[in-house]
Amino acid sequence: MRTQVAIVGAGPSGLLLGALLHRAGIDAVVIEQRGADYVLGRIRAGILEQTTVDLLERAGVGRRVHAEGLRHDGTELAFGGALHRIDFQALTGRHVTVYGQTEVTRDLMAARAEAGLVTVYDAADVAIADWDGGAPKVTYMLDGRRHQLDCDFIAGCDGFHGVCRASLPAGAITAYEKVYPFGWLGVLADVPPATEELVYANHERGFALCSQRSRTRSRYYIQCPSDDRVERWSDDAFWDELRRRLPEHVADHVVTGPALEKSIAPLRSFVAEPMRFGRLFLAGDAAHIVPPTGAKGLNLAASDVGFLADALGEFYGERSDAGIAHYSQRCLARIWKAERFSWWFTSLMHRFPETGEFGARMQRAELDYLVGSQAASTALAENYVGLSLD
Ligand code: FAS
Ligand code: PHB
Repeated sequence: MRTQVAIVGAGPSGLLLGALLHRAGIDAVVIEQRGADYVLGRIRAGILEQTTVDLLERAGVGRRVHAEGLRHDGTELAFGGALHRIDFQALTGRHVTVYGQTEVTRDLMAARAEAGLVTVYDAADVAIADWDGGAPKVTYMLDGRRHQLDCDFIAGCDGFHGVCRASLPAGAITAYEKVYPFGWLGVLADVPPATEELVYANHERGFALCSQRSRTRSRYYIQCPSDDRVERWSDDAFWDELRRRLPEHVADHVVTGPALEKSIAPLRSFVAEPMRFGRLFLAGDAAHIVPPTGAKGLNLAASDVGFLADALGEFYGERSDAGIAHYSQRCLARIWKAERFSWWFTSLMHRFPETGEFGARMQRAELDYLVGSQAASTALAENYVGLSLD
């Protein structure tokens, strides 16, 4: 089989890239190691920046996010037993959209199937070769036979544990990493959200987040030890701990119910530089990871593949290598700013016992300053709604 662009990974990065390339008349095949149900079953991000919604529109899948996405003009910070609102709309003139990554993936999968585009699921033992030579290729096992996909370019959209970055020779990348001493225990439940907008809580027992997927489906998180295990948490234990970490008048509005999904996500900051190697490009979690506090993971993946689609469009449309040559630098300029914001917001909102009482007072002083200063609140707001693509 032959295509112009071989995309490894059918998560949001791979599927959005495939949709953008299709709209530009560029042929691409997506190769995914798992089944479609597995990809849809992973409960992850929930907040879309406007730049991401714009890319979904450009990809031809904007209808449902406009119909079902929830516009949020602000968010609440909870500390000292009270709520403090950060008004995105007043401070920046912009907002975010609450629309789960699962729904983004569902929309992209449906559009791909409707267009009759090739997605190979359950591809085993995927390997990439000759990305820096003249004949890039991806091979994989399917139905007991090895298949080969010849292509012009390979897009490594295969996530943090994927094969593409792992295939690079030693020394090809410079990795920057910080692992946090805690994780997030998340619960998805078909219960109405406790609050209109998201609540990020800094509490002496640990961080908590009240998020949502719709007016009838909520997503909650609590900070937990990095070696914690989900089996140790009954639904009731989760709900009790969540409510302990929220201001009383918020906790009183938490509607509990059976967990549809319960999982622990480790938190890390990670960047691999560069993101282009000859005819191989890394995009999304294959190239970078952020702690989910700033809701940047999915949004960074989207901007990466938007830049890559631009670059490949220039190559095929104008026979220009300029976009390709600039891809890595263009992505990294935005990635590092989002890494900084995600690290800063995580450092501000979580408990770090090792920093002791002084560290806790520094956090409280910064929170008091933040909510009392228009300049500081604007800085948070403009990073949260998403920095420009330039
Ligand atoms: P993904 O990891 O989503 O997709 C990669 C795809 O490649 C997968 O389908 C995988 O099966 C496939 N693949 C891997 N190896 C392969 C191989 N060798 N061959 C073929 N296919 C292969 N972001 C937020 O903004 N908010 C959150 O709350 C949030 N929570 C998260 C929780 C967890 C547990 C994780 C891991 C991430 C979370 N994220 C969150 C970040 C997340 O949303 C990512 O940013 C987003 O999934 C990135 O999408 P992709 O780059 O497509 O990577
Ligand atoms: C989510 O709804 O999954 C979510 C929302 C905001 C975040 C992180 C996760 O900062």
